[in-house]
Amino acid sequence: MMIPHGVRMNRLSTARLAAALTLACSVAACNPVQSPRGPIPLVMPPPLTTLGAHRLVPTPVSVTPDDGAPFVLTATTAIVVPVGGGEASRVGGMLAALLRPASGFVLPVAAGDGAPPRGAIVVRLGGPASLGPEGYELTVSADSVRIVAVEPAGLFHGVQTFRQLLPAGIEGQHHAVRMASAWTVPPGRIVDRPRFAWRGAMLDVARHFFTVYEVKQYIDLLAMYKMNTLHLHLSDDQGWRIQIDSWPKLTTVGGITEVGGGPGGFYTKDEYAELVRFAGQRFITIVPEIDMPGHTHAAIASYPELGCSKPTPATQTGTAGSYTGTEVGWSTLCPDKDVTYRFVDDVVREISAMTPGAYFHVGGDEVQGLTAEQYASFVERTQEIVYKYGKTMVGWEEVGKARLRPTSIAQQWKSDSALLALRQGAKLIASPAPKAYLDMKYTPTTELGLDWAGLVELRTAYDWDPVTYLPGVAEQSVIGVEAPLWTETVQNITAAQYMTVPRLPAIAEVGWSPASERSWDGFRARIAAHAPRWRLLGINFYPSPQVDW
Ligand code: IFG
Repeated sequence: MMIPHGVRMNRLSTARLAAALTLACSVAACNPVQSPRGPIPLVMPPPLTTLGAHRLVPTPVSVTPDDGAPFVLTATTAIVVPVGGGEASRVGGMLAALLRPASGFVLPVAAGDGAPPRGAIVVRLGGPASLGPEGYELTVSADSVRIVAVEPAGLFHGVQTFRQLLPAGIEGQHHAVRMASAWTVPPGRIVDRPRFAWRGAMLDVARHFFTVYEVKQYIDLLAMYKMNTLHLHLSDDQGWRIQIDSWPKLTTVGGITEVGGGPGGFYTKDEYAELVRFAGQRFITIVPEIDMPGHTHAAIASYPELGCSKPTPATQTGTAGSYTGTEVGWSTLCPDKDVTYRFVDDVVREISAMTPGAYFHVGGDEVQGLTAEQYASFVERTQEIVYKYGKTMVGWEEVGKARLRPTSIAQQWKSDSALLALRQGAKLIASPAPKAYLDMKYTPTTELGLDWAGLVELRTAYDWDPVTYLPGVAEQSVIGVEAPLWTETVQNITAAQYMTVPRLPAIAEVGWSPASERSWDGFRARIAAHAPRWRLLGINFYPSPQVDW
């Protein structure tokens, strides 16, 4: 949607601005969102007048408003980055790229370590060690903005906060929303850092395949909310989604379909590398998951020798199609064959070689076809392979039934085996299905999603604590939170966004903000101000009736 150039929005009142946007909002991005209480028009909230009234998500550790005039982004604003290039300089460039389209300003990025020019936005490494690797300090005054952090990741998070403090119209990246003099940010200081180190989302690209372009849109959503981990569920009964040179049929046979019989797909190594690069630019770590020994029919359909049952003529040629239904728990690699561990070794080796992140997720969930001893033995042998290739093992909580190395991590989902892992000294990723599973329906009438873990409306996804959710868990035993999106019923990015937004920002706040700063009433008021941003960004979302959008 292009706002007619004649409509210069200098000091437009909100009403006239809304009228102008309504006038020009002829495309989907601005069409009123249908909510149970009728259409929600796209109205831009007025610029913030005090930092204390911020609508930041996740809410920061500390916000100190100042008196005085606001900072104004203008045609002469420059972005000052450290001399010598590097990551901090790149973050300054990403800030400029975020602000240029809607403001129409040049926003030059200049290297300089001295006193910055008046009106500059300064992005600089420094600040107290107490900020940690992801924290930042954001100081706003009438004649300057300073984003300071110990590490570049912290600068990037400071940029996301600054972005949210500007009027929502700044997200009009595709709509050239011209608001010449409305780009104000009230003065004050924010000091912020995350509570948990692992703040993630999981995208199941096995049940339904998601293109590189779609995954990048998902990554941008995570970056907006300071999440730093994307767990890709790359294999399951219905599909194998990553090229493995030493076992080519995994994709040529195992990658060619999906739930419902669609065309499926897979990432070539180059495409996986592109996702790793794109995520890394946003300080997001890709965690690959090859689910084993269960959820492995696509691999066994490709190489029947990996299964225990006698191959039938149909499977001997490896042409048996992958499974396109949604039953779980019935498949398993054969734990008593050497070929199985040659397979595991090759797969872990090839994927680890192209994964800069520290983690390899081995799955381990829902295995009905093995004895407890067979399962434990498989997990222990697989664990050794993962560490041999320099990665730390992550597994769904059932891996706690095997002997774990103390650095291995268990991902809580049903919560009935999580304590087994904890008792071995493993850390926990909190993703309890009744709170964090984004494929759960919001309400009984939600068309997409499942409901085996219960209904998860926005407040359910927000109002919980990863440490107190289970009894007897210590704060330092929880490495963080993750919101899994299983895609049995979710076929594309638009549907994924509907199931993800606004619950993912809720989980992002659970993972980032101090428990003392969190409240449902506070969150529901703040998240309401994000809808215009999502609309301008073309992000589909569920307009929960629990929020006054
Ligand atoms: N449980 C299965 C997933 C998926 C999910 C759907 C885990 C760890 C139910 N395993 O969640 O494969 O089918 O909600």
